[in-house]
Amino acid sequence: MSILIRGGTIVTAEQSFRADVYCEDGLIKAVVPNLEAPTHAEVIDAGGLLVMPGGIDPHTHMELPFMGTVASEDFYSGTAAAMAGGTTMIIDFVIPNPGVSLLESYHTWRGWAQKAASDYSFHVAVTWWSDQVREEMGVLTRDHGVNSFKHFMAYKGAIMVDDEVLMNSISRALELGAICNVHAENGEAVFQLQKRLLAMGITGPEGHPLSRPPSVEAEAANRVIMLAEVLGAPIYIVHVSAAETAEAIARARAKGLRVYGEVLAQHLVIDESVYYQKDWATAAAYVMSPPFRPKHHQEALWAGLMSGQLQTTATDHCCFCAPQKAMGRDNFTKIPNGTGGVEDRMSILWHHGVVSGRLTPNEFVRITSTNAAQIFNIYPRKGAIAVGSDADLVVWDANARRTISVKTHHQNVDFNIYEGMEVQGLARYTISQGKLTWRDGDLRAVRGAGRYINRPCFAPPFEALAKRNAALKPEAVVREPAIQSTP
Ligand code: URQ
Ligand code: ZN
Ligand code: ZN
Repeated sequence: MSILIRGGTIVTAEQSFRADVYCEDGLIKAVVPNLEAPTHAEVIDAGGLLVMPGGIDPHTHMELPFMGTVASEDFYSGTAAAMAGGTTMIIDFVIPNPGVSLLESYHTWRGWAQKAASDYSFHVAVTWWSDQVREEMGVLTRDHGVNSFKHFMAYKGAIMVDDEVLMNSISRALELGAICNVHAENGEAVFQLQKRLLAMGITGPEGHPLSRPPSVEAEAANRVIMLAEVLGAPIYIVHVSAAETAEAIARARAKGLRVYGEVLAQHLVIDESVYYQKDWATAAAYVMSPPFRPKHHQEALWAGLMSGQLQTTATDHCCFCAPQKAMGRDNFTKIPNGTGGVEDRMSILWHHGVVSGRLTPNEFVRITSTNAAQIFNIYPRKGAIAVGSDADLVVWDANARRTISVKTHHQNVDFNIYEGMEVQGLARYTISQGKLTWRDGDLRAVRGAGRYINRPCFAPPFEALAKRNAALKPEAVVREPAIQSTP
């Protein structure tokens, strides 16, 4: 199977230039102008179009069991919808219940993901701590291509972890050469505010943002940045939604700390007014954490992306249909948290980022693909247009317009958070592993064609660090007997 993409303008994170791209056996074989097409090659006319690395969404939750139900989007429909929007790889999450083996959970999620239509990988969540967890983190990095471990500082009574677990896990990840990512909200504060709001008779979706104000996120972000700092470890904060959090990350980075921030496309363009709509089901459809914020936070997030203080964009694609959301009809804390968007991220960012003048096309590639590939150590296999890279590409029509709607989207959910939004910029063709999976509205995703992508650790395990951490145990310190002063 070979494809020649002819006549396009290549746009990478670094530069834009005219060249043709020849792909064969799933890899990019040539990137030069005026290539002759081998007889057997399928030719795509990219004249007037942009050729970019396929999008990488580093934060999705396909078919996640959560809050008493299971997300409606599965690994096949979710990766197919992603490719319809120009995203060719997702990094999803293995989320063991507390007390459950990380390794067993990893194999369970691997089974679910067999149906994926595009390439995928997994962050593994640490939701409890024991010698077994410590040991299994090592097995996952050594034998299963995991180089990132997730932590939820929210969701008390479910998957929330305390500072002790955070420090043990961040320290262990550092020994292994892995990175930790964190859902930063103070889960105790959320829990207490939820109780107070319910006691006041506030049971509707408007209670959700009231129970999770920006300071609840910013406190947790500052705390986990401090924990990582004292351990000398990098940290990646997912779904940064508030100005205060973006400022905390910028402050940390300015003092040389290796802190990364991720922004969800929806937090850039949707604000908290969605929770105050009259129709309960519509308001409930927007219940996700962290919640949508007052509008001024959006400019702070855009500033973070434009300045490079925030590095990646994602969707946290975690879909629940109306009957599932209705589980919280009388109590907003029971509304399954999550929204979709994996199909629309690239168009949202092109329209509101590039067309608006905030981002250059190269910066668009950086925040939708290349940065995620580099942070999670799969560059230049992914996130690049270079000979030898995987042939994951999107041929982008920068001028075409479409109106986003549940009536036309490919996501398996009965609501679209961007309903009715008109956007400029869309995927004309998507190529995954060198195969055409999206052709001008014709979705050709193949169930099970996706591959699990191993992500090597960033450095050899820091044995010395492991020894030092072991030495931090009090019983390991042997002191000379105090010198007895002569009577
Ligand atoms: O918190 C997350 O990232 C998962 C559980 C999806 N739900 C959400 O509201 N963000
Ligand atoms: Zn989260
Ligand atoms: Zn998430």
